[in-house]
Amino acid sequence: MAVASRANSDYGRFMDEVKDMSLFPLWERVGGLKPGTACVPAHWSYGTVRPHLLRACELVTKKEASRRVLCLENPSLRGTTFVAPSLFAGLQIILPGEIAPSHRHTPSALRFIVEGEGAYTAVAGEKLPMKPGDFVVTPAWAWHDHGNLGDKPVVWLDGLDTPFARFFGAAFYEPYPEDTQPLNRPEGESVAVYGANLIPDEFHSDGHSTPVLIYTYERTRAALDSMARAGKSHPVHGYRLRYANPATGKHPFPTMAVTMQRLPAGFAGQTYRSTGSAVFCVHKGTGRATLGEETVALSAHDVFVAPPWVPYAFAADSELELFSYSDRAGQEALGYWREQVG
Ligand code: GTQ
Repeated sequence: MAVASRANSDYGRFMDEVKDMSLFPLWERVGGLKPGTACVPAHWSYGTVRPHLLRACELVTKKEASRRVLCLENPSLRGTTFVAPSLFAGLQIILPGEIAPSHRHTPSALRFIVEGEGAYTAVAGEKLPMKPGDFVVTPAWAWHDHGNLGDKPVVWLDGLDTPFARFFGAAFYEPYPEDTQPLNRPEGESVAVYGANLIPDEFHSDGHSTPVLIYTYERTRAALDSMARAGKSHPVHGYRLRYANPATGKHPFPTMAVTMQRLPAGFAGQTYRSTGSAVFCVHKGTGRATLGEETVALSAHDVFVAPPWVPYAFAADSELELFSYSDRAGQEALGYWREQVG
């Protein structure tokens, strides 16, 4: 029908006139609805990124940079700083004695500690000492600042849902009037009060972010050990645990789901895809990830991204542990989430 009418000069005039009125005929739209995006898989080997993080330390002071972060920008999203359509990922380095001044923003943020001890993040008045493998929560609009009290550089992965906030036109930012915020909650409080299978009787969750501000690797490892002893490995994901908001049983952020998985040496996983964008960071071990058509070698602290609806599979040479965050929480809330094995 439409093809025949295009030959008609009335139809041509109609098209020109409606376009001038900011109207577009739906029947002329190309593309239509199909899963996936133009976002491509990408992999950053820690061995090649690390020297550039150290170079950045010589070239820019923390004061100049506020946060010394190399954004892992997807090659399909040049100019955005984003790793996937819905997610930000960056590697942040902080030298002994430095602080990253306090601020807050509407995007939710997480840290996954990659290298070094002695650094802390202060979130919502609580100081959170961080060790490799720990996952730290920064809820939307919570004040946060970082410092390194150790004697070596500390590197962590920053994961944020910035594209969500930008998409909705709700990306607010505010600096704190001083470098650091007052610490008005005792160290360890969020874990002691909310992270012990007990919730204060009067606590009312806003249903958004978890009240537990740090999930230490020590506890994650113990849980993975127990899961592995129980022996129920998933054919795609191996032994995989989802970090839970203890007040709701759901995800730690309104937008982002966060997991840690262990793939035993010799594991060869089935192929899988989902509508989620997922960023992975190798906590330890070696192996391979097949992302779409390409297979990449994995070693400690590498970061890679699996875009929506692109098939992927894992193989472990030595025992491999992968931390990951994805936009699954947001997609589930909106009724979009789908996954497929094989
Ligand atoms: O450390 O607070 O990579 O606010 C991007 C935005 C890190 C941070 C990022 C941020 C931070």
